[in-house]
Amino acid sequence: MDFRTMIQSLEEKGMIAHVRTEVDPVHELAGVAKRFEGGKKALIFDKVKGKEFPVVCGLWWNRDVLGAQFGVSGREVPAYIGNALERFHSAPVPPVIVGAPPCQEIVEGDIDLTRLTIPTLALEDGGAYLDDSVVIAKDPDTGVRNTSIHRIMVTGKNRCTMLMDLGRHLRDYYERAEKKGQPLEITINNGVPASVYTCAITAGTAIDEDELGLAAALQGDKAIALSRSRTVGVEGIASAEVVLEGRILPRVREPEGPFGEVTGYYAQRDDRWVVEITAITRRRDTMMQTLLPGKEVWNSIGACSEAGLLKTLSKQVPGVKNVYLAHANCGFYGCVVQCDPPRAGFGKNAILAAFGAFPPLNMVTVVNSDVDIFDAEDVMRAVTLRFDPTKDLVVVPAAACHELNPVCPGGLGAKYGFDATIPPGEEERYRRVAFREVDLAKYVIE
Ligand SMILES: Cc1cc2nc3c(=O)[nH]c(=O)nc-3n(C[C@H](O)[C@H](O)[C@H](O)COP(=O)(O)O)c2cc1C
Ligand SMILES: [Mn+2]
Repeated sequence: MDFRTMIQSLEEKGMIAHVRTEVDPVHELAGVAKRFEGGKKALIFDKVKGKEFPVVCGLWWNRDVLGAQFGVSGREVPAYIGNALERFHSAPVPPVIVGAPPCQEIVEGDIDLTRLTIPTLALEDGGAYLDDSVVIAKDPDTGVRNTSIHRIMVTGKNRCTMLMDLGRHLRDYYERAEKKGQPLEITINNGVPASVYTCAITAGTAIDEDELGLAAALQGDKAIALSRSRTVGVEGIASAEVVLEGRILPRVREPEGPFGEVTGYYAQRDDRWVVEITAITRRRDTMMQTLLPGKEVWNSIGACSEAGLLKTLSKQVPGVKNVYLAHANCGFYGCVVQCDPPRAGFGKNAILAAFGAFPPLNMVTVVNSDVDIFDAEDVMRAVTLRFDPTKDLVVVPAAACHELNPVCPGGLGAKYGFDATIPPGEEERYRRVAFREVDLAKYVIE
């Protein structure tokens, strides 16, 4: 299902609200969006001052809205993605290149990024950001395609700066191209099917795998249609609302940032990689997509990684029931594991296994199955009442973590776990207080 058909189906389910009043793309749009963050409706900004196209925000900030994009409930999303990942690994369906792609209905004569509906979000952001567009590139040695998402700041009519974290496949491609003195060609795809967005961020795909095969699995094993580009040798998503063609320049760095990040803090301005845009193509009646860093990213990382994490933990540790990459921990940096350890010590094993399975984690909390892992208050209460730091704490100093977490400068930080499970044999002390179930319909209460 292409982006606009998916938006249409969300409209029919009552999961879209239209902001009819004109908003300024600088700060005002995000200010309005922030007030709706996490709710059961995504927003379409119909009129954006000085811009031609509407823009959608909030497609990922609520797991039920997210699930609806795949026809499942919010709680079913991780398993849905996990199943697709398995099919992708056993029988991948590669993408196909099609003629007359919708994303090239209009080829802009004048390359001017400032005409596109790209908002400036947080008050101290360094500029307008594309923060949820899917970047496609090809391995300079093997030609294997990669898809990933990167924050991209507009710095001129045909120029941007972007961030490529350590370890990203795109950065590996780029560094090999740069060594040869060559640019790395890319397409930047905005307004793509949920399957393509998801394949770009799902952990657990190797550098020699074309993630677009995962997108096919996510849309019922139907091949993703690609467009041949006009100015670069790498394809775009044929149904995308907008495709920017461009190249990441070798040996050039220019300032990028600050950017109000997923942590709720600003990433600092620094010299980073530069993209020169060589073509802008789009569909007729374009509708762009933007994202508010926060819940949308916590759900992106969470929903796309929980299934894999649960699978690994279940194989390695007995008693594991479920995992949640909690919003309270920004999705990446902490997870709650639900586990009823059959013997003393397995709570700690669950902590160690989680660190191995998902490298950005700083913090793991393990609780029994009577705790609601999606409720931060219930989890914190279990830590308060069941966790003794003199024996239930695991700390690994100075391990490799995620650079964006401000407590891990240079990507180096502590990993620590709270084993808040009830020691086997001590259940009686932790029996939950219960009250009689009553039928409120039988009572007059005014
Ligand atoms: C909304 C969003 C924004 C992201 N921004 C960046 C970014 O600016 N830089 C980066 O390196 N990774 C960013 N990521 C993470 C990567 O896209 C993600 O880890 C991806 O799986 C990497 O692909 P790879 O495995 O092919 O390297 C972002 C993810 C999301 C969901
Ligand atoms: Mn990859």
